[in-house]
Amino acid sequence: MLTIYGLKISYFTGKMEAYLRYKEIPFRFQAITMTEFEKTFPKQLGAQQIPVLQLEDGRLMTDTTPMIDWLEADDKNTPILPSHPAMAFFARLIEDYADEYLWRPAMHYRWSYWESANLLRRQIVDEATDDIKLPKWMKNRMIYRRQLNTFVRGDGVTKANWHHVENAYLGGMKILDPIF
Ligand SMILES: N[C@@H](CCC(=O)N[C@@H](CS)C(=O)NCC(=O)O)C(=O)O
Repeated sequence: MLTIYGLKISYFTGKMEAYLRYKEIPFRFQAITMTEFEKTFPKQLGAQQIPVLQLEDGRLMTDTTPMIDWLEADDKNTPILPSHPAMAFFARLIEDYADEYLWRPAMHYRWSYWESANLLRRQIVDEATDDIKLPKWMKNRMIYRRQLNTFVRGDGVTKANWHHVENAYLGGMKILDPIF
């Protein structure tokens, strides 16, 4: 059986779980703390990111798009991509748009608004830092700062372009809605 190491709150872990459920491929979900991640996975795995997929023979994989392609190559019965090459191209384009472009508004909506940030930082602290012996309030603060500084400010979102980021998302949905 496959094992997915990730976090319940992680978008990309959710993407991988959704794929495996759709394909009815049995898997085991394993939450992993930041400390365990460092200890468990070799540096050669590449980017320090979740989810990490472990095959039954112990081999490790990372990065959802190529992992899904790899699993798809094994099962031709219920492909997730349309058979028409042009349709398949657009399916991939939408996936790339969601994975790469929507990341910025997604992180912004999660971490720029206090109600959301306050809820989600606690979830990360509970799941990913359980084995770090610091007071919870301190871990909450550290995680909030990490996420905001890395994924919102670090990705160029400022007060000046805040509305642009939201409008790009909302505008994109308006255009895509009739297509979907
Ligand atoms: N392209 C990667 C992206 C994975 C990714 O960015 N995962 C996030 C969590 S949803 C992560 O691990 N970020 C690193 C961090 O928070 O340090 C994929 O499709 O798997």
